[in-house]
Amino acid sequence: MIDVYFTPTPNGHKISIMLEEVGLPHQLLKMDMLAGDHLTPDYRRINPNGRLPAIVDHAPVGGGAPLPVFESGAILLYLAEKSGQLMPADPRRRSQAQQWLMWQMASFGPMQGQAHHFIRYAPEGQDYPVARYRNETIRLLHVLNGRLKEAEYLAGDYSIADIACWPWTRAIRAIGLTLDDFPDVARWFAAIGERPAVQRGTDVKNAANLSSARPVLTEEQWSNLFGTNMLAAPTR
Ligand SMILES: N[C@@H](CCC(=O)N[C@@H](CS)C(=O)NCC(=O)O)C(=O)O
Repeated sequence: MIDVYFTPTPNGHKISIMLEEVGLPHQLLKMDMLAGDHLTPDYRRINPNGRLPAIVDHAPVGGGAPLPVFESGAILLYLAEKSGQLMPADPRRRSQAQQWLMWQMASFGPMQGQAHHFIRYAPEGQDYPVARYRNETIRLLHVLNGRLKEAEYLAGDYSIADIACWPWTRAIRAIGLTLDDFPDVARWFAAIGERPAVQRGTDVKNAANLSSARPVLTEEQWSNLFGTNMLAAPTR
């Protein structure tokens, strides 16, 4: 059994989709970030970075004690290895899957994540950072479109690279973007959205994550996400 410390955000959905795709037994443990569930010492023992998602595999590859895994890209790699699925065997394709996975983890997710932050959570009037991170997201969508013009999926066949990028493509509408200028991304996005495992994996979706509405946070909730409560959380 795999415990998934889960929140219905793009990074969380990568893991819920992957587990539905490969059919490994798992349970989603819903974490309330506003309440600070990710700040506790117990959770830090699982994820030293204190972010979501993380997993604990109670029957890990290689045996032994339950294995915690953090960072959504590392979790996808671990689950691909464990299941023997969704990572190409061919060395060239395998490298391509790793390249696009790293691209998502280093660029497409973090840049867009900052756009979400400045549009939805920061005090209003953040024109410069909003333009900066939205423009960077648009640039990255052009990069993605270029790849998908030459390949049906990022590594040729459907793989963990697509699973990593799909939920972040879905999230662009919350920062006021569409796929109208990215026809190859739109084709790929629609095809993946038809997959039953993807639909099951995002059933848990929280509509609020797809809206650009500004959530109204209490002082305590804001502090749990961005302020002194977050800073005071123990490291292990
Ligand atoms: N690189 C990390 C990013 C994780 C991340 O930032 N997760 C967000 C939710 S999608 C989070 O935990 N936010 C809580 C916080 O920032 O305190 C990964 O891919 O796992």
